[in-house]
Amino acid sequence: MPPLDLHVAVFGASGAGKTVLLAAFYRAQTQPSFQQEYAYKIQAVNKAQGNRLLGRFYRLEEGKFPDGSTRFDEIEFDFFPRDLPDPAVRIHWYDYPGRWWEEEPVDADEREAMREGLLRLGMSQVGILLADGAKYRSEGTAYIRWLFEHFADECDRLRRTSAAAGEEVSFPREWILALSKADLFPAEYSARDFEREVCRDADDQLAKLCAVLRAEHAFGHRFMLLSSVAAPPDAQVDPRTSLGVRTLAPAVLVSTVEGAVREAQASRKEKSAKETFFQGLRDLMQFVDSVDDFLPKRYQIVSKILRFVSIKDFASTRVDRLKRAREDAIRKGDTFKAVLTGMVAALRDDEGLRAYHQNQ
Ligand SMILES: Nc1nc2c(ncn2[C@@H]2O[C@H](COP(=O)(O)OP(=O)(O)OP(=O)(O)O)[C@@H](O)[C@H]2O)c(=O)[nH]1
Ligand SMILES: [Mg+2]
Repeated sequence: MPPLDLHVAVFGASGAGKTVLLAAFYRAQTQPSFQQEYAYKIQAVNKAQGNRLLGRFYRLEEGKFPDGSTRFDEIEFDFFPRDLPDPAVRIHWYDYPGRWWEEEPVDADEREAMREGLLRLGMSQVGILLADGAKYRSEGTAYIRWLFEHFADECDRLRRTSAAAGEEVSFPREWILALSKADLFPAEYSARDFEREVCRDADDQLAKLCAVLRAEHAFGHRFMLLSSVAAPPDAQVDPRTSLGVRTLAPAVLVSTVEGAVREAQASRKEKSAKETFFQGLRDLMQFVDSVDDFLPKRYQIVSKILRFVSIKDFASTRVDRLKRAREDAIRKGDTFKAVLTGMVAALRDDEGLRAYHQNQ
């Protein structure tokens, strides 16, 4: 069976940390120590791209950050269970110049690359809006308000210009709001603290952005802290310390399933208003054979996920239980169950709990 395809779009202005994140994401999950702990590993589908990412990381080790990006790139990563030959999950990731959100293209070629690139981002299942941690640290609430307003305006503009050209843009249905450069915050600062501040200080702007994205149920509920490297002001860069880069793929996977559950719940008119996510999930699992018929196309990987992860594993908060299920799956050669349960476990470990928070 081919791997499950997950498309992730990182939305972030120039300098927010997209390119460094990509290098750190790859490097962290190719480490033998990662494989030991998480029981899965990643490989770049295109080896030359993998080497380019590693090169970028090695330059980070020498304290050299990359230049601003100048073009659109798609990078694909496969996730393999330890000791098994086939990948279970393929993540498609896009990197592009963040100034596309801020400036007019320099020429017609760039205009076309930008149009195509932004459309691709919109087709992804999960969107990550990257708030620049350095800016939030220095400007506080005003920056978050500006970010939401600016992003809402840009999405609106993209929708209008595309409509004028006869094209309909879509936006990801599921969203994660992530704070980059989290190493600039105190060690005890967590995604839960970030969530609290955003909901307390920028609720109006958040509501407006949700309306523009048509994502009232899917934006503003998942929060992450990300740090690709530790780069304290006036001290050396430490590329071996990161936060949340190992939580990202699991968060994307789980968000995709949640989106499908909500979609399925919404399609059933008799659903009670109080129905929980897990009731919805149980329901979806019962109808797993017909799920593809009523879920929108981009959720059709969900039926495959649900065949391999039990509802117990999905709901479990016990890391030891999840790890046992994962090891059992590796012994039996069950590629999908091994990686999927491993990812759910990664959301529940200490790093996952600090870096990821869902408020509803
Ligand atoms: N403290 C800290 N600084 C970071 C981190 N990641 C990136 N930076 C800083 O942010 C700068 C921009 O990072 P990039 O990844 O190049 O930003 P980008 O979003 O790709 O920018 P564009 O390519 O212009 O869109 C870097 O040169 C670093 O100075 C991080 O994890 N921690
Ligand atoms: Mg870049």
